[in-house]
Amino acid sequence: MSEPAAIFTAEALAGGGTGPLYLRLKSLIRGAIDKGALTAQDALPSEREIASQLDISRVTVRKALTELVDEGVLTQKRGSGTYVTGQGQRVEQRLSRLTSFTEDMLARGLMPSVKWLQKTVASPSPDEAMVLALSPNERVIRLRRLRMADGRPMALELAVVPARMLASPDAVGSSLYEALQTAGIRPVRAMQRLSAESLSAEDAEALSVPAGSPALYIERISYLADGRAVEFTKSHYRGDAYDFVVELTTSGETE
Ligand code: 16G
Repeated sequence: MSEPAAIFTAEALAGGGTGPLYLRLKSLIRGAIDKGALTAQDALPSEREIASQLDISRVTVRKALTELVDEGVLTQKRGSGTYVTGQGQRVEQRLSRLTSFTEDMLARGLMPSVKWLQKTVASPSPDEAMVLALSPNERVIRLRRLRMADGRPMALELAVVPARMLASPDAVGSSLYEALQTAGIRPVRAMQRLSAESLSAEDAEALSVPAGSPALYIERISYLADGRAVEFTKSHYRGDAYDFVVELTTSGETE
């Protein structure tokens, strides 16, 4: 590793293009990690040092670091600074962050991809109608996908969204949350239930594991700020590929 402080130069920041400063700083840090100039567990200089070296405000530095922490690229340890997150073979998802599969994978330097299995408008099942609080005769958009990271199957996912919330199923490209964000209805809160399951022969085959292999079955119901449910998603994550991590604090708050 090179000295982390040497990475934060005005020239390097200028190389990040012409966009907002905090985005340029984010790409500078990501670039340093991609090139191996910063590796797992490396400590970053303090917010104040980065700001003074780059001659930018601490607010800008904080915004860039906070977003990278949210994306899982950096980890902040209270009182001791900011570190590059360690990368293991297994993908970790912080349960306290409402992130999308696409964001989770990109944050870990993995390339997300998707194989569409279903993308339709349909009548809801009774439990979908109840969870999404649909009026009688309301329709849903049903999105069933095999989700991959660097070409490796990770999860089978069925996301159900009230049809009135998106112009059409085709509004969803590779990321549902991006489509919801574009429509101004990205969820801000979610309830998630996890349980262990064995994969059916069909699901196991799609995920390239033997029938009966363990999976994490996850249901997520996501809500808008006004309390409306926007998504009811059922996912089967490969048990050997994914870890869900929860931070516990004595105060009862997750950060
Ligand atoms: C995650 C969510 C899922 C959400 C999806 C959006 C879990 C267990 N589930 O897979 O509820 O619909 O991300 O991802 O984390 P996207 O924006 O990449 O389509």
